[in-house]
Amino acid sequence: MAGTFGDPEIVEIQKDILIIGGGMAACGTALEAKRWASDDVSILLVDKAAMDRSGAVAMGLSAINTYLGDQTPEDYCRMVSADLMGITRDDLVYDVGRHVDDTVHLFEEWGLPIWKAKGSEGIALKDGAKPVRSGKWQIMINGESYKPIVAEAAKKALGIENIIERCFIVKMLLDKNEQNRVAGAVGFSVREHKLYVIRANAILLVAGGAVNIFRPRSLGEGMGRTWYPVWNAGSTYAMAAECGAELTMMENRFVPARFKDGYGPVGAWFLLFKSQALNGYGENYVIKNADMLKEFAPYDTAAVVPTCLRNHAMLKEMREGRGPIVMDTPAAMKKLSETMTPREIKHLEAEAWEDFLDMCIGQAGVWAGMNIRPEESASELMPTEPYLLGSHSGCCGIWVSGPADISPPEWQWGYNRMTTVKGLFTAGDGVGASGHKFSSGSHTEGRIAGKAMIQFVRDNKDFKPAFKKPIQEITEEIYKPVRNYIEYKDKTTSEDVNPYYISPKMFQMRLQKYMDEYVAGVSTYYTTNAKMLEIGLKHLQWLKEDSLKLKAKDLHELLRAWENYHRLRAAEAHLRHILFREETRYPGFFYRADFPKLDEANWKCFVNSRMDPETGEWVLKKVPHKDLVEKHYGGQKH
Ligand code: SFD
Ligand code: AMP
Repeated sequence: MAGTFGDPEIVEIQKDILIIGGGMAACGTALEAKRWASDDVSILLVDKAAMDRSGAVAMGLSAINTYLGDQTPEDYCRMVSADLMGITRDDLVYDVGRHVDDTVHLFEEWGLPIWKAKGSEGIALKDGAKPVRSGKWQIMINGESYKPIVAEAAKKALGIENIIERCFIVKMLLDKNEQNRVAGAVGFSVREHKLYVIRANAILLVAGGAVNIFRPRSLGEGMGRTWYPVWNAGSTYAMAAECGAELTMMENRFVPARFKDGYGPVGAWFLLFKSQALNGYGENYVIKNADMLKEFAPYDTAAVVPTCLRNHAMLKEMREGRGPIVMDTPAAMKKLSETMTPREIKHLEAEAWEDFLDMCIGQAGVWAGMNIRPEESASELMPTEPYLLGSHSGCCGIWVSGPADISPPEWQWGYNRMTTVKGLFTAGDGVGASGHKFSSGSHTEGRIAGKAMIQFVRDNKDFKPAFKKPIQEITEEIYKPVRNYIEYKDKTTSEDVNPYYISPKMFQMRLQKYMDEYVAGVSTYYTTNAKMLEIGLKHLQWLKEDSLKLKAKDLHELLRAWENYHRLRAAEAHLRHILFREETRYPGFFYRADFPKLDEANWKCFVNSRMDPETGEWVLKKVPHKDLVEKHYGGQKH
């Protein structure tokens, strides 16, 4: 293979707007930017995969988790804040809340089947139909084709000639003449032997969250199975950090409770089927441990127990030997069936399967393979390995400028969803301190960013992007793993073991082991302390040195090499933030054993960080938090 690898063809492109990613947020941006642009604005979208099935919605979904309906954006701010233990940006959350229903109406118009309540059949949501609500915020869909439907609209808006699929972006490039100004990005095709150098006036970085930075629970033949998508490799956080963008709340993570081994989501079971999760002795552990949760929750009377605290109660049972944790699907189905006809019961059973067939086929496979009928046998639940994300029940990400009409001055510096690097925008998993956007909110936020980007390029139309380094140097950096392989491949008799290089797979295993053991992974029941984190940091720094020795024997390995480099950088940000925040803000997601309590007096604040792109030095700081929407929990104001 190496002999044919040689030098890549270098393709230089210049556009007004570059969209990196082809997921929910990117599709929203493509659509909205084209609505505000005329032919004078050129837009290019690059996705490492194929848009029809790329990103978190690749397999489809069975619910849209953010649809406000009769509720207000203020209510939405309260829910998001309570679930994320009080530290979120109301301006950003409100902005998504006030626009998200319009996005869902578009999805329906494009052909996404949305379940309707009795009496609303055949009526569109935008014309007042009532959806079937699984929960207060969630609505049910037949979502197997969710992503192709959303991608089709984006492709139609942009034009297929303005999209490059299977192009992995490796890094942002800063401008030579203007400080702290993005000027372009560089990446490579994972199918053709081409390297893309793209100059742009404004860039949207929406490459999803970070998966597989921790040792996963899946092993051997199950390896690669995770809940969030394996192809979200931390690119958003890594590339933003490396060009000097300020990050926020990178200490936050999401550890979802999932159906064991298949990683099937639990939302529909809890909310639609009204199922209970029990410990091995049949006890509802959230009710049983309610007193313990109060200790951690200033919001102990919030309408719903925050996600991390539900985990906290579950982990207590597991640690103390009262497992396995199970989802009592038979009891739930029996209860629902009591008032049903046999035909309706069959339909209910079909829905139970469809929940997974629409969204997480692997879980349906586990059921089939283990002779599980949900109406007959309960299924085990498990807290998974940690994920970094900003759109689901987590809130790590990039610090962005908020909407001009509602953000206080310190949260607003020009264009909506622009990062602290001029010209660099983000949305979806990229935006920090505003979780619970989910698929619909991410698309909405992409639309918000798209509109702002058009304004930005119009206001900056004289900008001439110029790179600091010559293109040859930039491309050599990206091809380093290939050069390593070609130079050293004959120094070993076993391709994966070589004193001169490290394979991406081994590199990933090392990263995952360090993160698992020192940074509160599953093997320590998500527990760490400053001493362990400091050892972890040392290992990550050595691993960063070793990243220069990564090898790639083909394009596929080159992709893996850079994905794992991105994972490393995202992991480092996570570690540094956990080390900085000296409290346990998210019990159930992770524990600082040396600071085991929630500390409202000292830590009810954002933690922001910035890596200097020239020196690589990190600076972390506290940033004051404020509520823009009054928070009432059980009559108390916070
Ligand atoms: O059941 C590069 N999500 C759910 N949302 C809902 O509304 N309802 C649900 O039911 C949800 N559930 C759920 C969800 C996700 C998953 C995986 C499962 C179940 C199993 C969450 C949403 O899907 C999520 O919030 C959004 O998709 C986030 O949108 P965005 O745009 O921030 O990320 P993306 O869609 O993953 O897209 C990322 C894109 O970037 C590309 N990419 N391209 C170029 N260069 C690089 N270096 C790149 N790195 C990545 C990707 O290919 C992709 O196109 S449930 O659990 O609650
Ligand atoms: P999940 O399937 O866990 O990703 O959750 C899907 C949606 O349901 C999200 O909006 C969650 O916040 C919500 N959810 C999941 N479990 C519960 C629960 N036990 N109580 C309330 N809301 C939940």
